[in-house]
Amino acid sequence: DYGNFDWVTYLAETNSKAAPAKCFRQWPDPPSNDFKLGMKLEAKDPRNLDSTCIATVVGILGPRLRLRLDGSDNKNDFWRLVDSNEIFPGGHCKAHGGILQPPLGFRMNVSSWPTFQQKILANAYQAPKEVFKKHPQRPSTNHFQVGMKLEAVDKKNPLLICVATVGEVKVDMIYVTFDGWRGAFDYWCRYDSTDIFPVGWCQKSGHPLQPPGNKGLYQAISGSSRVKSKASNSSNISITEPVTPPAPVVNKQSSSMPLPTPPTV
Ligand code: MLY
Repeated sequence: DYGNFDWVTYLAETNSKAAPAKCFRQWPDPPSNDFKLGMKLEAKDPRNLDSTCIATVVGILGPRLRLRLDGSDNKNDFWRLVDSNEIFPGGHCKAHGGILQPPLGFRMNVSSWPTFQQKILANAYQAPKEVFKKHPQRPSTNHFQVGMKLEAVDKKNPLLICVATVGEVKVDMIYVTFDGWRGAFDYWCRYDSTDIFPVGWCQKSGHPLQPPGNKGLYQAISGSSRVKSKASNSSNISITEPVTPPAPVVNKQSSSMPLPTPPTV
């Protein structure tokens, strides 16, 4: 059922609402992906945002690109939307007074970078300007509310976009929780993050959607312990009421059982 998760039924079963489109920094219609495998482009190094590097498209999924920095290994691939503001056509860096940098973890001696660079750019299959889509504008404020459903990138498995719920809202931040998982994958992000999408985005864009896990029941309740951990900038938040858990969908368990240790993978 990987390909045919039904949001309408799920929203009804969980008695929940989809976060409306105005919440998201995404185009109303997902952009088309006109990149091809093997195309080269320029990308900010995710591990060193000050550098712009040469990247190659090594995977395509809906409007997303799997990118590998030239001269890096194949263990640090990352994903970008075709309308990302962190990818550029060849020549962009130079035209803006910059110099292309070797990626963090460049496999060779840095002294060989200029020659290496010349070589890969000589025969490069450059992504044409037209395939880069305009970056959407951010909503003026955070419209998210606790309990709203969305689709969100699993940052630990960034290939995956998954069924998710807003667990907390705090000024410009939201806490993304993954339905049916115990919390190991949950994270805080800004409301205008481009790693989050409205319900239906995957289906519209031809991207696979990861359905809820089967760990059921607890993902919203465990929010109180999460708030005390990372990303909360205040140390003395007190939680007076737990978030109402969504109706269980699968694997019902006794609600008196203590929380098991969440798996990491
Ligand atoms: N590491 C797990 C994948 C977990 C995905 C969790 N997301 C969907 C919240 C595995 O390899 O099965």
